[in-house]
Amino acid sequence: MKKIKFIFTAVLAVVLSANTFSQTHDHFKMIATKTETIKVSGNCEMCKARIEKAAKVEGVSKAEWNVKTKVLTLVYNPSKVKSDDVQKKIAAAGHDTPKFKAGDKAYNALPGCCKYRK
Ligand SMILES: [Cu+2]
Repeated sequence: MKKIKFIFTAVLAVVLSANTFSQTHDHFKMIATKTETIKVSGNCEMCKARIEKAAKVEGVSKAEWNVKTKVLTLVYNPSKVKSDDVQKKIAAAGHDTPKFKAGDKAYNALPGCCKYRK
């Protein structure tokens, strides 16, 4: 029982310190950058590479697309780039976002495994 309590305390300490860290970190990010999650259509790891490459424009510090959830986490500097502009780049690479649809030409250029439209 003593051991369990010790482990619990240790875990709690780690969680609390991690939380404090992320709060200070978020506070810092609030000043310079904005974090946004955007649904982006795609299928596989190849899509992931393509989407992230397209999203990494000037002013974007992080672009990470989740293959399972199809959600792109975008961290960017709003004074340097607009979310819409990043989404346009992604659409131009062949992947739909809620606001911008990929043109037929860009979509048709995708490899077979990446064709997400049914
Ligand atoms: Cu793909």
